[in-house]
Amino acid sequence: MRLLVRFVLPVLGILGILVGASSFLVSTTFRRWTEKDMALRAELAANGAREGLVHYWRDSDRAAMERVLAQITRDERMVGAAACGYDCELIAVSPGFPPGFDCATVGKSVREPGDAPGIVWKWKIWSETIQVAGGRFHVTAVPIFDRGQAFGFVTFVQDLSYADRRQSTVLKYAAAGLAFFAVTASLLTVLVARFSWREWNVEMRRLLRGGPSHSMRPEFQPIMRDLRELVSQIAVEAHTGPRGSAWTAERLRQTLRQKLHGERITILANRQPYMHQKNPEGGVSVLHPASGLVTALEPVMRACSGVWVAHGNGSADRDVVDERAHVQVPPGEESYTLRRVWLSPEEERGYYYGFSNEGLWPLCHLAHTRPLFRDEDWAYYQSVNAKFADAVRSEVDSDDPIILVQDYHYALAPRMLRDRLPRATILTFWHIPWPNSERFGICPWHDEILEGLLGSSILGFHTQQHCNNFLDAVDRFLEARIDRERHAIIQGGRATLIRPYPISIDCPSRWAKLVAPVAECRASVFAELGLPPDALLGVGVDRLDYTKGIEERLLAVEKFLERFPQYQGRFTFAQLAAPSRTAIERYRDLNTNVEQLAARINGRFERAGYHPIVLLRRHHEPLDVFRYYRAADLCYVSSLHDGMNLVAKEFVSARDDDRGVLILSMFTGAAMELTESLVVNPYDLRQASEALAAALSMPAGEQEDRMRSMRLYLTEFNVYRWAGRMLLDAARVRSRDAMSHRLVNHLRPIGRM
Ligand code: ADQ
Repeated sequence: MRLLVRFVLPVLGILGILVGASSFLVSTTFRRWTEKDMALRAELAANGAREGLVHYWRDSDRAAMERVLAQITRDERMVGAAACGYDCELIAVSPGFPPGFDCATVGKSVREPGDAPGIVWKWKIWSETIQVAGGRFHVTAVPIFDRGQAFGFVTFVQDLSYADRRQSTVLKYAAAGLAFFAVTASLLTVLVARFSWREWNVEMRRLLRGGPSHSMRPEFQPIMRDLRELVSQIAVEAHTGPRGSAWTAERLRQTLRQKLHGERITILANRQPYMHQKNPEGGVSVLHPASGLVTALEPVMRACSGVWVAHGNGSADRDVVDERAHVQVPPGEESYTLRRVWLSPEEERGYYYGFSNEGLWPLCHLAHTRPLFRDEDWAYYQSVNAKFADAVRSEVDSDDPIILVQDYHYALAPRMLRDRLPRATILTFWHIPWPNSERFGICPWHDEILEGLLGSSILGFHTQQHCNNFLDAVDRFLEARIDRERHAIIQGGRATLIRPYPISIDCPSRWAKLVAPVAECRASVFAELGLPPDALLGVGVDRLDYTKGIEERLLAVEKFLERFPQYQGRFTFAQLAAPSRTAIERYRDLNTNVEQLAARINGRFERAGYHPIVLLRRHHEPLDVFRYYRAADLCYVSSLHDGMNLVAKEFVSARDDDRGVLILSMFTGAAMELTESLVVNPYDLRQASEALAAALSMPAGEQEDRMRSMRLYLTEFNVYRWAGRMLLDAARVRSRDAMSHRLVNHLRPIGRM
């Protein structure tokens, strides 16, 4: 640690000064270059079009001149161009050129009275950067001559905001690069100082090969400890620093207030956060549906308030709403409105079970279930999307609301909402993977789905890979311009930003705070399952879905008991499985398969009072799920393909005792973040069984190290950060739109002078 302080801090200090100085230099040089570059681009554009312009100018063909101007301003950064005549009269303008502009003001700068006989005007190229509230624009006027005769001039307006963005990206990368260089250089120095080069080399190779870190050589452990300490220090500083970087519900509320002027948020999601069910004995109970989407979005909605529009599918849902189908939730807190939309059984079958869950769900997951696409399901999918878009339209309270569209049930809704509310800021989040374009092409309505989603202002996925797949699909199937630099798709003059936003949970979770202490949870779960105190417990928590790899998980347990017989009679695996989409045959088959598999494995290993697999096939309320997380020695998430997987994150957030081991499928989005879990290929039963053995024999110290570092990560990268980042991007989109309006208003008075 002393070495770290001696080396790292001085290097960071010097780098801080370097970064400051180079930022200043980079900014001024970059600005000069950009302005020069813009003037040059305008001049080149004018020269390139000169011949055509002069030809039409002579013929007074205004329409043809406008076509030429439209052609040379096709570049997205070019706001527009106007041709002004010899006497500063406006002759032609391109589409998009700020209305209300006349040429007189600019004319004063482009020409001045001649100072020689026979020369009436002296012409010159003129350019200037103008600052309008919230943005910068570059105006250039280029005189047009032909064979010595002056015709007038062309004025170009270019958007400088891209240059500002590029400049801040360059600065960010330069700073990050220098900082990275400093940290890496310091750590390398520390390592070299501590070990001989040869020893270090051998140890690093072993670790890179993925050798189990509990067998790490003792002399290497201080380095790892230092590294962890450094990470935790940085995180603590971020929490307690003057500006504080931790995202909390409060900070999210503040962001909404400051950056989005306290706008209400409207969420469109198929699943509702609270479901009212009739009890068999009379009365109504409130359920929290088992859904990753609800787990993530509910805390966001509590923080922001607004309206959640969803399908009302509970047996008592209609009994508790008012005449507008509204009910205030959460029960007892009433901080936001739930608007229920009613569907007929046919609509539900076609839109939800049919197109969404027999078509799009298997299409997007690589889990070997064939997607089914039926015309009648597609017809319902379209009409139900329109029905929900109308419901959202009736809930918003301005003509530029912020709408969060959720998931694959509503691929068409963003476009429908754009038609109904052209100025809305529409953030769409796709919670499941996006397949590669060959696979996506299987869907007979691929163009319509893409067009629908491109109604969004921002379209989010969990990972960069899913974003890339989406961009490839647009490239392959649509006529649209892809701006790979900005990660945007431009269609009909409108941009949709494509961004990765890895979703998370509220960490520390409110359920983890409400549930009993670990020892109590363990005692109650063990009593419930009839386990002796020295038993070892593994847990799996899922909706009963074929993408979750539940069969592979049970087979891994079988292989483990086979290969490590010392655990027979001692290790029990409890699978909490919420029945899901049972109207679909594939899900009913899965239910039967899992039941038969568990029975076969139990038959093979059971002995007096011992069943290695306990199948709990019912919905569990969140507190119950957290009780199991806290009682277990390990949690195994074995998804065959999963956008993110929040069970993995919940398990980590539940373990405030820093114990327990997470085994995580490499095919989940979460595996890219929770790197201190034991990452496995769920199809490789041998590897998975070894991970089970490694988890159960992992020393307490190593469990603590891994768990602490994952918990730290989740506290930083929680669901408030996920929502906050999206809303900050939305704020930028809104201010850019507002800026265009202001620019128009700024240029109009100039035109009247
Ligand atoms: P899901 O496929 O629903 O989410 P996941 O992210 O694992 O999957 O979340 C499941 C949620 O349901 C968790 O909150 C869990 O506690 C709860 N749950 C599971 N089994 C339960 C049971 N038996 N009883 C009660 N509750 C149970 C989709 C995508 C994911 C993505 C999320 C969020 O498929 O990849 O992580 O959306 O974007």
